[in-house]
Amino acid sequence: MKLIMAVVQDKDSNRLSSALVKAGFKATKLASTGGFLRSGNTTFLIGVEDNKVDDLLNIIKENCESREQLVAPVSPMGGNADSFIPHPVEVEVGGATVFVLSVDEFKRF
Ligand code: 2BA
Repeated sequence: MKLIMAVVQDKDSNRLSSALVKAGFKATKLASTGGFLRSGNTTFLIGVEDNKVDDLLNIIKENCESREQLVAPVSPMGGNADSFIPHPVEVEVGGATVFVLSVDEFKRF
């Protein structure tokens, strides 16, 4: 058995949830925050038999879109805080960041 952890954008999370339920996968959704953008995203925990991993990864791939996002950090132009100006930078946020972990044991009580 594997545990799939998938970090996806909030915009895709409802669509992905529906697709998972429709395909018979059981999942838990956690509200999470990206360390870089510090904006909300959604982390799915999905326990799955080894022979279903590829099907699951395809569903994640089909339902999560990669998007450009503008980040507006401030950059120093001089020596003090008054001279900081906004300098927006575009980053591509992936459709999904997926970790596949081996599960030693799975129990339901
Ligand atoms: P964030 O950390 O908010 O990152 C959003 C996007 O910003 C990233 O998209 C990447 O394009 C860019 N980015 C992240 N760190 C950067 C840095 N140090 N310098 C420049 N650009 C940077 P993704 O790579 O598609 O990641 C989307 C979200 O997936 C991340 O949101 C984070 O929540 C999660 N994630 C990505 N890689 C991870 C990892 N190795 N471990 C845990 N979570 C991860």
